[in-house]
Amino acid sequence: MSAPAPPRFAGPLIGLATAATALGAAQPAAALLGVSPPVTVVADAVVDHSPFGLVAWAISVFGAADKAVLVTGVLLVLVAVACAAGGLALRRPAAGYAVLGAVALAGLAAAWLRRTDDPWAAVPVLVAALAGALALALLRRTLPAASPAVPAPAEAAPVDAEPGNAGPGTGSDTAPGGPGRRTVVASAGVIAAGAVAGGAGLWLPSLSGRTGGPGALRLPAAAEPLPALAPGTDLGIPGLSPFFTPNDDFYRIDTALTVPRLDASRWRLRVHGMVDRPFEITMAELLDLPLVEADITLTCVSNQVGGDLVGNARWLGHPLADLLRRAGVHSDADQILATSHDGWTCGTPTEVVMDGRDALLAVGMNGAPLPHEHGFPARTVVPGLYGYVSATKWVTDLKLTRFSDEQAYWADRGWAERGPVKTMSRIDVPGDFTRVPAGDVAVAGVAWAQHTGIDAVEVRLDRGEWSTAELARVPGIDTWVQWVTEVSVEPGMHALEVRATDATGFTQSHVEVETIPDGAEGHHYLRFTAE
Ligand SMILES: Nc1nc2c(c(=O)[nH]1)N[C@H]1C(S)=C(S)[C@@H](COP(=O)(O)O)O[C@H]1N2
Ligand SMILES: [Mo]
Repeated sequence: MSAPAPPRFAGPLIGLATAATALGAAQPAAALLGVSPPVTVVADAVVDHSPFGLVAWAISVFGAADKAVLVTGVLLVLVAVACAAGGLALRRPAAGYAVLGAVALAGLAAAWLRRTDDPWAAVPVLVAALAGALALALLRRTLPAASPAVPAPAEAAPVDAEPGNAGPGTGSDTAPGGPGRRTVVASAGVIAAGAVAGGAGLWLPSLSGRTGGPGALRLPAAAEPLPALAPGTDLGIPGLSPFFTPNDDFYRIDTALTVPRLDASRWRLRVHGMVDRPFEITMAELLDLPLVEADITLTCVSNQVGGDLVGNARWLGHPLADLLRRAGVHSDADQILATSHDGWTCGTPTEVVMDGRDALLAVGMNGAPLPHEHGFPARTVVPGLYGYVSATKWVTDLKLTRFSDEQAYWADRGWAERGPVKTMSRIDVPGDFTRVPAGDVAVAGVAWAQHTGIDAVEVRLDRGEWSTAELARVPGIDTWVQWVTEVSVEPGMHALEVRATDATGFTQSHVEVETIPDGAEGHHYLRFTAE
C-alpha cells in the first residue's frame, strides 16, 4: 500500500509557515540590533537600485503610501515564492532548502548593498534563514512519504493512529490525525511561534540607540532666541493651518522605509571635500556652539497645488555658513552635497547657504529635539529651497563639491538640480466640497514664498473679480503667512480660487505646471456648497 498523498494545500501551507517563521524570528534580532528587518532591507535596496524614474513614479502614484506599497510588494513576492517553493519541497526536499537559501542570499545581497546604512542588517537575515530551515524541517516531518509512488517509511505513519480507534476515514489525507491535519496543526503552531517572535520584536528596545534618542537629549537654549510670536500672526481660525505646525502633524517625506533611529552620542558630522580644513563634529561639540532660532516653512517639490506637503516650525540650530567658514570652502565648490545616515543625498548651492539667510544645521524643532521622523539628531534646513535640495534629515556628511561633478539623489532621477521654492497659496477653509450656511462665509488659508515674502493674496468667487484678502502678521520672509477674507454667497454650489503676489511683484499664474521637475504651479481652486 502506498502512503496517502499529502493534500494539495500542504505545500503552499508549509511554504507560508516557513516564511512567516523566518520573518517573525528576524524581527527581534533586528530590534535588538537597532537595524531594519529583512523585508525592509530588500525594499530599501529596491528603491536604491530601481531604474530611473521608478521611485519618482511610485511616489507620484501612491503619494505618502509609497513605502507601504513597496513593502507589501516585497511581501507578496515572498508569499508567491514561498507557496511555489513549498509545493516543490513536497516532492523534492532539497529544492525547498535550495529556494530558502536563494531567498536568504537575496536578503544578504540587499544587506550588503545597504552596508553603509546598517552593517549589522545581515544578521537578522541569517536568523531568518535559520528559523526558516528549522520550520521547514519540522513541517516536513508531518508529511507522509516524499512521493505517493514511494512506500511510506515507518516513521511517517501517524503516531497517534491506534488500531483500536481507527475510524472509517483513517488513512485518508483529511482525516483527523491524518497527514493533512497534522501539517495544518504544525503549520499553525509554527506560524504562531513566528507571530509571537515578531510581536516580541516590536516591544524589544534596541541594545544601542534608545538611550541616545530625542527623549534623552537636552538642548541648550538659543544664544539668539526669537521673541514669542507677535499677536495677529496666528489668526486661530478653525480649519486654518496653525502658524506653527505641531511636530506630530508635520508632513513627512523621505525614501527611508523604516525611520532611522540614530543615537545622538554616536552621531558625527563630517565636513570635507573642496575645503582647506576638513573636520568632524560630534553632537556634544555641536551643542556647545552658539545656537540660533529661525522660523522657516519647509515645502516639498512634490506638493501639488492645494496639497499639504508643507509645514512651518521654529528651528533651533547652528548656522551652516559658520561650519563652512570653519572648513574653508574653495571658491569653485558650488555644491554642498549632504548625505544622510541612510545614504540619501541632497545638493544645495553653496552661495545660497553663504548669502546670510538662516541656513541651519538644526537640532531642535518647535521647542523639542528633532523627532526621529524629522531627522534626529540633526538635519539641514535652508529657507527658500524645496526640501529635496536643502533639508537632509539624519545628516552625517557634508561634502563640498561641484554640480558638474556629482549629482544628488533626486537630481539623478530627473528632478531639477536647483530647487528654489515657487510662490504658492492655498485655501484651507471652507474645505473642498464642504457644506456651509449661505450668507457671509469666511475664507482663509496660507501663502508662501520663502525668503522672498508674500505681498498680497487675492481670492475670487465663481470666477468673478479678484478681491484682496487680509494678511496676518509674519515674523519674517521665511515663513508662510495666513490670510483671511469673507465672501457672501447664495445657496448653491460655488467655486473659490486664490493667487498670491510675492515681494518681487510676481503674481501666480493660473497656468498649471506639474510637480516634476521643479515644482507645481497654478491656482488652488475648490468648490463648496452653501445651504
Ligand atoms: N535623509 C533624507 N532626508 C530628506 C529626504 C530623504 O528622503 N531622506 N527627503 C527630503 C524631502 S524631499 C523633503 S520635502 C524633506 C521633508 O522633510 P520632513 O519629512 O521633515 O517634512 O526632507 C528632505 N530630507
Ligand atoms: Mo520633497
